[in-house]
Amino acid sequence: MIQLYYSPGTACLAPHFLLEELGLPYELVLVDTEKKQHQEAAYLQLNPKGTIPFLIDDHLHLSESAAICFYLSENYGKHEFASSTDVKERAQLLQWLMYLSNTLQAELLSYFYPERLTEDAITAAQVKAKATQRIALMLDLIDQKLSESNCAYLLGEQISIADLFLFMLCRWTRGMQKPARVYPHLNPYLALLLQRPAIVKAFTMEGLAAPYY
Ligand SMILES: N[C@@H](CCC(=O)N[C@@H](CS)C(=O)NCC(=O)O)C(=O)O
Repeated sequence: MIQLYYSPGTACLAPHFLLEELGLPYELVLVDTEKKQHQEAAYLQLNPKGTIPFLIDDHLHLSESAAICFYLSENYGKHEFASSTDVKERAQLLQWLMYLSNTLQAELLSYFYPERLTEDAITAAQVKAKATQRIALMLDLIDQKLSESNCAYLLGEQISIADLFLFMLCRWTRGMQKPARVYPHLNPYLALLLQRPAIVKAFTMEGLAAPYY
């Protein structure tokens, strides 16, 4: 059976939403980051990066939230989350997944962990302030995209794994000066996604309560 190693509210959320959307049997395995279990030898043996999430499916061992979502939709996708047979559509999906994971998610990590980038407390505060500005610009861009396309989802009228990923990242902004929920087009977009039972179920399973974003 598929196993998803998780810690509540972390980058495991997008794959968790997707496992629920696909209705697959899977086991959630808690890696308690408060107890630093992600740095213990047993976990590092599985995932030497020490990051969460981590997925095991048969002989496949996979880290990186976006890659896990991509694999699950390629291998098990059906109905809405089936991977497209059109190479141009797949490229558009990858464009969004890569932008979200290597740009917005990376900036969010700088915001939450500025001390990873400097030893100095004053510089760490500057890193955080700069990350706040850059995240706002990225959310502006995404909000603008939703406005221009006038579509429900990032790739049009069809939901995709990029939307699940973006929902997770928008949740992470909820305590920031300008959270995703205050943007005019992101707000109804997030509300629409929250209507999905799979998303609410994954939150509940991770012990997370409203407000979700
Ligand atoms: N790009 C990775 C980032 C994973 C990541 O940094 N996860 C955080 C939790 S959100 C983590 O494992 N933090 C523990 C650490 O880096 O020590 C992914 O999307 O899977």
